[in-house]
Order: sequence, then C-alpha cells, then structure tokens
Amino acid sequence: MINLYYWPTPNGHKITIFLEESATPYKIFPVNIGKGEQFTPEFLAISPNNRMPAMVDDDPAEKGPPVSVFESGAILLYLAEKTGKLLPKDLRGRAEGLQWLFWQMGGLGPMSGQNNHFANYAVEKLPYAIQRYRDETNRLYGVMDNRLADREYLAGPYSIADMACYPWTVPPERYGQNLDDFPNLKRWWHTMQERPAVKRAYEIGTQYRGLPATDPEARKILFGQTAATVRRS
Ligand SMILES: N[C@@H](CCC(=O)N[C@@H](CS)C(=O)NCC(=O)O)C(=O)O
Repeated sequence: MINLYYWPTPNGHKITIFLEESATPYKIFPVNIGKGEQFTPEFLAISPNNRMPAMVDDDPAEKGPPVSVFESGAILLYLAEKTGKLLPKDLRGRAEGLQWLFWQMGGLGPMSGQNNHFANYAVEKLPYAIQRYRDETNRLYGVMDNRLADREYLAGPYSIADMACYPWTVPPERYGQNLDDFPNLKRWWHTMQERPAVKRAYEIGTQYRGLPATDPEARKILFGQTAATVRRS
C-alpha cells in the first residue's frame, strides 16, 4: 500500500494521476498546508522540506522497513520503477522520459509557481516580477509545443513526464497563457484532460478544501518562510 501525503495542488495532483493511471492501491493522508499541517513532526520525518507530496511505501520491493520519499519527481520515478509502468524501459525511451520529468521539476513547475505567486497571490503587484515569470512560462509552453509537434506525449508514449507537466498548465489562464497560441500543446492538454484517470485524480481532490492561499491566515503560514521556520532546536 502507498500512503500518500497529499493536498490538491499541482504537485499533489501529479501523484494521484499516477496512482489512478497505474491502479496502484493507495491511501490519502491529507496535509492541509493552509493550516500548517506540513510542519508536524510526523510529517517532517518523511518530508524534511515541509512540502507535500510525500509518500511511504509499506511494502517495498526489497521488503524490509517502509520506504519514504519526498519531492514529486522522485515519487513519480519511485512509483514508475516499483510498478514497472509509465516510464519507458529501454535506454533511449527512459532517457526521454527522465529529461522531460526533470525539465518540469527544474523549469515548468518552479517558474509557473512564481508566476502564480506574483500574479495571483502577492498583495503588492510587481509588474517586473509578473512579466518575468509570465514570459518564462510562455517560453516553456513554446518548448512543449515544439516537442509535441511530432509525438503524442512528451516522451513519445504516455509517461510520468506528462503527469508532472499537466497539472502546472491547469488552467492555462491562471498562468496568463492562451492555449490557442500553442496548437500542439492544446491538443495534448485536451487529451490529458479527457483521460479517465486524470479526471478521477482531480475529482478526488475536490473533497479536500481548505483556506485559499489568499486568506490572511493561510498567507501567514505559506509565505515568508525562512530558515527560522524549519530550525529544529
Ligand atoms: N519541489 C517540490 C515542491 C512541492 C511544493 O511546493 N508543495 C507545496 C504545495 S504545491 C507545499 O507543500 N507547500 C507548503 C508550504 O509552502 O509550506 C515537489 O515537487 O514535490
């Protein structure tokens, strides 16, 4: 059984998409990040970065004690290896899948996150910051659009790379983007949206509702974190 520490955000959706697609049994432990549940000692023991998602596999392939993993990219890779699903196994296919997974982790995710922060959450609307991240997201959408011109999915076959990227494009308007400018990306986006497992993953998320990140209480917890926030002694 996979114990998933989860909240319905783009990084959380990545993992429920995988688990639904692969029909892997799992149990959700909600981590209400707007209430500060990412700072409990129990959660920090498996996710020292005080971020969800995180997971514990209590039936690892090599047996022995449970294995815990944090970071959504590492979780997707762990689960793909555990199940033998959704990452090509041949050397070249695997390299394609991993490049696009890491591209999301280092580019599309962080840039879209900052984009969303400065455009939608920051009280002070800083035109330079908004433009900077909107433009970078726009460039990254252009990169995906090129990539998808001659293949159905980012790695060729459907893979964890698509599961990592898609949630960061939902909805494109939140990130100041228009899919009509990216026809190949638009086709991929609708294909992703229509996958039954993707629909189920988003549906599962609807039962967990907390304070929006614009709420003053949630803002105090989520924004302005420093080393003092995570210092243990
Ligand atoms: N690089 C991490 C990022 C995870 C992340 O930023 N999670 C956010 C929600 S999307 C979170 O848990 N935030 C809690 C906080 O900021 O304290 C991953 O991909 O897993």
